[in-house]
Amino acid sequence: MEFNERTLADRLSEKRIGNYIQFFEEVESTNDVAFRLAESGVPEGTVVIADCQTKGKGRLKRQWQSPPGCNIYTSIVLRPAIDPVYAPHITLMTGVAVADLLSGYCPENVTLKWPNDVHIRGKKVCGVLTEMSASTAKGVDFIIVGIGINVNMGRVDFEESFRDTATSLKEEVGREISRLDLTVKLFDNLEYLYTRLLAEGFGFVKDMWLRYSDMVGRHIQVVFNDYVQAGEVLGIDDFGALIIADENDVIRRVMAGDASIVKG
Ligand code: BT5
Repeated sequence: MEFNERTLADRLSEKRIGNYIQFFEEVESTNDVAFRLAESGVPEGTVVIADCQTKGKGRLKRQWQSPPGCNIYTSIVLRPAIDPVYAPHITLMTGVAVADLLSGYCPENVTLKWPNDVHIRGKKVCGVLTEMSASTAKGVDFIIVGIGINVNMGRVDFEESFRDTATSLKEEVGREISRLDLTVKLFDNLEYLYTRLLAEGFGFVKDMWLRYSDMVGRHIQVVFNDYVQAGEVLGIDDFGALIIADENDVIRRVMAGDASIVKG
């Protein structure tokens, strides 16, 4: 089945997420397109999907490799009535939605790495980039949830610098996976978790996130710019921050950075 605006629209009508789709063969970054659409007032649940990105973005101005014909690159406009300090809930919820999705194909082998990576057998298969527009007066105006999933990309096609640390669903499952089916299921999962998050609060997302994460009890290092924090992971708090105990048993909250497991 082809992967285009028509085939997607056929499967996504009457959904809260995916009710309005903009599909592009090629775009610089789906997050940038979604951000502009959100500024122009499009409703919550609007999604931007592209077959290929020429300037796919990671965090901290890093690049997301986004070749055509194989992967999912999508950005969703959400307008939750939440205080901006709770925006990390949306990032963690998205990780859970993707982990649940990929577990359907690779049971027992999917893990979450704080804050935004989904791994299969220890290799990165998905990254999440959330961007927000908010003000102290009005709170959150919108959050753009950008998701990149390596679906049918071949191992040799990854850039050399991360070829050994990245993977695709096809590499792990051993067969091609329909991007159309996967995208529809992704939006279903997101819609379910988002609706529950707004109704019930963060507790169940936190529990699910911790079940998928292999970080609790491990010694990690988190690097943000040139600042390094290290310690044993105790969990995440109600704001979505990572809680670590350093070597002197001082408890610290980590709000941002790149985490890696150093031992244990
Ligand atoms: C992320 O950043 O993991 C967030 C990636 C979000 C991408 C989506 S695609 C749709 C939407 N539109 C956008 O423009 N972005 C979002 P970060 O944690 O900073 O990881 C980036 C790092 O992962 C890079 O520096 C590489 O080392 C590695 N990397 C780049 N492309 C990759 C890929 N396709 N698969 C696995 N790893 C990759």
